[in-house]
Amino acid sequence: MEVVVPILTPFNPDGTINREALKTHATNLLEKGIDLIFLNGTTGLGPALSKEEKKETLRTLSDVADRVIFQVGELNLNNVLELVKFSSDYGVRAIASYSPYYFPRLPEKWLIKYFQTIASHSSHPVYLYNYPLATGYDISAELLSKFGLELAGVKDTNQDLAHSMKFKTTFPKMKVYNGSDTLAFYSLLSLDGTVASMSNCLPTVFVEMKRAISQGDVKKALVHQRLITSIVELARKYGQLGALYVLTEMTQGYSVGRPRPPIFPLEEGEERELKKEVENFIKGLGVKA
Ligand code: FW2
Repeated sequence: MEVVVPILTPFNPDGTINREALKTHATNLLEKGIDLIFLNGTTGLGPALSKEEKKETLRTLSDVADRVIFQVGELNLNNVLELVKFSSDYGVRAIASYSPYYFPRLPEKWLIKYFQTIASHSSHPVYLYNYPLATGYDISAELLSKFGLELAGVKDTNQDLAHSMKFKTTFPKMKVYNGSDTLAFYSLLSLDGTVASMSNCLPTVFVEMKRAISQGDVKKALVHQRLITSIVELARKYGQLGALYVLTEMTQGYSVGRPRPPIFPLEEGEERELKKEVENFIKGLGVKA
């Protein structure tokens, strides 16, 4: 049972990556009990990072590479393979990739070929990052099975838990994580864990939820899940990806820089409003973030 943080990528005002802030944030999350870091994911603005920036994030976290899943997806397979090769110098836990996206009506065969090519070049375990809502393609357990493609793991960002569970029943050895904050409790309970963006700003809540589950205290764990779901709902009103920077700074007490447009930082008034809403909420519950 693992809590995986899809770590946000801190940027400087000039749009470069704030490496120091990334390191500080990663160190704090691991110290608080987060198990693994998913690097260059959606929350990390992976699709908006260049190949060189993806390398830079891994270089920055090289000290904790064994706790890192390195996301390498790009729309140029040569770049992807360069990142796969680059990762072979680091002892990462696994590499991962979302499927090709944007281009409509890609044949299933090509989607599978993309992952086969990655797997044949990687010395590390390869995880699928399946996010149909974002990519337009569902790389389901059925599809992998149809083409006989076995991967070491999957992060399935899906509101349908049964869809994620199907990977486990089809491929019992596969590491299976669901990537929805609102299903984190259920993912910890029934899969190998959760990849949850809110664990950037609520690491202790996630770690406590995991502890409660392992102690069989379902009631307590569900209180944590409800808190997570409520904060997601608040954050979504302001644009979840941008709001997360404000929430993380607020709850963790250090700067995580800012997002990079087109993921815009919150405006001053929005930031004030969000902080007020969340403060009142957390205070009311008396929990540690
Ligand atoms: C990532 C995640 C979490 C997302 C989810 C999408 O890479 O950021 O899939 O927060 O809203 O795994």
